[in-house]
Amino acid sequence: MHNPIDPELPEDDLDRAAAIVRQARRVAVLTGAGVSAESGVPTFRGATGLWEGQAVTDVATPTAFARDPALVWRFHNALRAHMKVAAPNPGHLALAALERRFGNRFTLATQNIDGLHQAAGSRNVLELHGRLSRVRCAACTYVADRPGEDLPDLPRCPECGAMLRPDVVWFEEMLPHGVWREAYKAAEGCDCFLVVGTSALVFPAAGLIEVAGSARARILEFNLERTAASSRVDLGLYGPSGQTLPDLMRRL
Ligand code: BJW
Ligand code: ZN
Repeated sequence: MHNPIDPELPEDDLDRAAAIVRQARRVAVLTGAGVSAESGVPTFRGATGLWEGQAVTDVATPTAFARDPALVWRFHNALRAHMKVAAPNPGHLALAALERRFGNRFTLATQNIDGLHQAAGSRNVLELHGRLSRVRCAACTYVADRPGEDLPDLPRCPECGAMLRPDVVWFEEMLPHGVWREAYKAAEGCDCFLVVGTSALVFPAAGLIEVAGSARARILEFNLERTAASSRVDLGLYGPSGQTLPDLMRRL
């Protein structure tokens, strides 16, 4: 129905979306890599989703790290290099403005590990999959935020000499418990849920959409194209979120 090449959205869809947001008492948002695409951060799936011949998701597992930590670090170091120069785009800024409008009736849960929501001014951000600027020791309790630093392919813990790893959540690992609980509560307690720039393929994060739907929240999707979540949403706004989110804000 919508042509992704031409991000022009039907005015009435934007107006309907604005009416839903305006009437909301509590808003919750789930973002994914797409919201940062216009900041130059690569997404995980699709054309750019290969790393040294493997699916990027295959280098985001504890098994891969145990087998070939240098390969896994090369992937994460390349991502760190992208993130070092990335700045928030108008989509991040619009979500920060939405938080200012709703105050503590607003929660942003992100699957992203790039810290760009906070850089845009979002305050209450639940990082479901950790943060790439942080490293932690695979053996002891050492954790440190080391943004902007070029790390070697096999960085070592300054406390105990064991291998450091990125402080992110890989496949087969649990999400940070408190963060997950807060995100679940927000999805369960909102009456308007925005799904932005995610393929909605990775669980349990994508399950928040179902949680919000079961709680009878209105669900709005912002993406370039239809996703695994599209059949469950009330309204899809298909175009770059760096345009559609500011368009929505202008109508509130
Ligand atoms: C735009 C745009 C623009 C582009 N504007 N839009 C069923 C229930 C529960 C769990 C499972 C289950 N089945 C399988 C599982 C396990 C697994 C899973 O979900 N697998 C699926 C692939 C099936 N989940 C897990 O393992 C999770 N842990 C867990 O379940 O623990 C319990 C357990 C323990 C032991 C054994 C088994 C289970 C952990 C998941 C961790 C995910 N980690 C990653 C990598 C982290 C960082 C790193 O190392 O680099 O997180 S994977 C990767 O995917 C990353 C992302 O956060 C995540 C989601 O991707 P996202 O954000 O949606 O990006 P893309 O690329 O997929 O999509 C981008 C979208 O943007 C697209 O739709 C574009 O169209 C759009 N877009 N430009 C708007 N300008
Ligand atoms: Zn250590």
